[in-house]
Amino acid sequence: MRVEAVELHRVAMPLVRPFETSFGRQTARDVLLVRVRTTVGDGWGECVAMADPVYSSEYVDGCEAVIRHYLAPALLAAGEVAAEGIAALFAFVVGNRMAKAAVETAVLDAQTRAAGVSFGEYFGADREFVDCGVSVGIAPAVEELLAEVAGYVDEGYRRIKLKIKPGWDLEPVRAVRELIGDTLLQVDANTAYTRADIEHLGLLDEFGLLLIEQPFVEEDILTHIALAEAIETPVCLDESVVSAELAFDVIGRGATSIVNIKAGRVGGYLEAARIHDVCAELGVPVWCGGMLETGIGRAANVALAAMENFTLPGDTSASNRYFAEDLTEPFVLVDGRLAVPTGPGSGVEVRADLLRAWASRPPLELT
Ligand code: SMG
Ligand code: MG
Repeated sequence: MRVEAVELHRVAMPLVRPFETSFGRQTARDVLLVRVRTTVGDGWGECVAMADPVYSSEYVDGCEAVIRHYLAPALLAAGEVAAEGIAALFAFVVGNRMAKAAVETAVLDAQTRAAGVSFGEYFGADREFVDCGVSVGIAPAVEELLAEVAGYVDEGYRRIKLKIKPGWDLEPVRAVRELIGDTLLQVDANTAYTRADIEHLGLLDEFGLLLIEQPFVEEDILTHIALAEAIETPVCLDESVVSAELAFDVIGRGATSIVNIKAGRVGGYLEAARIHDVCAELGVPVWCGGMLETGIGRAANVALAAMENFTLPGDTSASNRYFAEDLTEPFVLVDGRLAVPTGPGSGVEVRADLLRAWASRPPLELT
């Protein structure tokens, strides 16, 4: 197929409740969507970058600029393309994985829609449903945290993840553990700790956590190794793992024994599937992370999470965890699980009415 046009849409979506992590508080999503118009039909991809460069160096305006000035021109000039060739086509741009992922996903969506193949089938995933967890932000007080967690447990979520930071760790984790009994529980620090905190983080061992996610800065692999050696709780890397090569490296060095896979962070779903395969080969379980995706990105995440080695519940929560109304048909939690879309491509349809109503600026068309 050939790509004839690339459309960049920007949509503002308020969150149903603020989401606070160790690096900040978010009340809305500034969503960048990529639509490719090709000779075989259209495809959509969602860019997971945040409005500011606080989770990683990428951010929405930057991604838009990279797509506009580098990726889209390369795609439009490439002639015949296929999703499997996009990473090589974009290799001349260093990093910028979230921008690349959004475009590659749009191409993959167009390609698989035309072929009548669902993302799940394309990934070789045969689960019909995926187990879901929910990521719970830092709350103003433990009491409020407990109320929020209790609500999610009532809704049926199979695993709770608490965001932690220095000063918000042992006390909330203890209280939530008491509240939820033996429901699966894990924590995510988003790089908020340092080597001096190793002993303190060891105090989390008594709570029987599934894992501790990314306690230290992404480049600091040695400190993650030191922590993994010092505590019982498994260490899981998120931000650090940006490619299958990196996954192979950090697993081999003992820095991580479980991996969070986010397609946006690693440059796309094809690389995400490669990381899945590397981890499976090494006997390391994986789970699907989330970046507060709309139904567009969520559909692809759920299909990815249906692959065999995604053995832990992901941050693949229902649409209503973040949005009162989704940009696609909503993902609804049933018995703690989401159904993997079965239609061609991502299997969901973008609601043109909402896209127009929520647009923060007119779409940009590149040809
Ligand atoms: O999609 O439910 C989701 C978000 C899950 O906690 C989540 N993501 O580090 O894993 C992570 C964070 C990154 C985004 S925080 C604004
Ligand atoms: Mg994380």
